Amino acid sequence: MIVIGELINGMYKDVARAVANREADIIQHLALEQVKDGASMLDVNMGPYSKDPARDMRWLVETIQAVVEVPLSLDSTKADVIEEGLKITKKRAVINSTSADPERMDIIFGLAKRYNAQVIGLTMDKSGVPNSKASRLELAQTIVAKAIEYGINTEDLYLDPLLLPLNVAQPQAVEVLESIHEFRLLCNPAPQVIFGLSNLTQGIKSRSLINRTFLTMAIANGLTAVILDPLDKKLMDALITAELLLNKNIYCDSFLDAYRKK
Ligand code: THG
Repeated sequence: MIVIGELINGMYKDVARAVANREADIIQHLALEQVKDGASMLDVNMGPYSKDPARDMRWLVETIQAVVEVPLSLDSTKADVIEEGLKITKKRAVINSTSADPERMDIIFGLAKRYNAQVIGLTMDKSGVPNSKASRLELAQTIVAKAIEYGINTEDLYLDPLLLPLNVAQPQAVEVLESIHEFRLLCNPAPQVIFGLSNLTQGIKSRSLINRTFLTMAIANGLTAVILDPLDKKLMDALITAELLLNKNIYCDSFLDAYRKK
């Protein structure tokens, strides 16, 4: 499972403040902690408060790369902000993200080709996030077709069915679960399938329990990557255990420790 740590996000007030004041130690601590706890990549998101997102992106990427070696997921709605990051990432980056909107896809897949980056494709368009599995699948097909047109290897494409909060869109959780399996069948080689797990429980109690239960179900349905909080130990234990039960790792009494060491 590709685990992308979500904590460097300007949505968090302490992160937004650290970026504004150029407090490198706060960002570097978050980077180191997430990697120590199992993140194989880090999401980098300026959040809504940045006054100069392109400069902030450059500073964040430099600051993070000074202490960890993992690849970065450059998370922005602005293509020029993503490009600032692409210019200086040392490891192959993930562009987070394009929608199925044709103009956006042309810009993002163009950048992906130019910088040899991977791409997350959100199954939404100008009319928003669809309700049903069927409309998510239609948008996913549109994204796959465009990626192939640009000569992107479909293994480097991550399809994201977009998880919405349970308290506003409860019936959609099962639509997302079922779409995972179908996304995997869309092309050969199969695309990655990813979602932002914490979206599910924004503003909800029993957050950790719901997150880890849903993640387990999604892994069983074929999820290959996930954006989450790697500092949630019970969540990471559930992820490791789900992979064990799917026969991805060999059992031993200390399987949790063994997985963490590798
Ligand atoms: N898909 C893709 N990228 C994404 C998302 C996705 N990037 C952003 C987001 N969704 C994933 N990252 C987060 C990060 C934090 C939270 C949720 C998703 C979160 N934050 C606290 C909250 O709302 O309770 C914020 C608390 C605070 O303000 O301090 O939940 O779906 N491709």
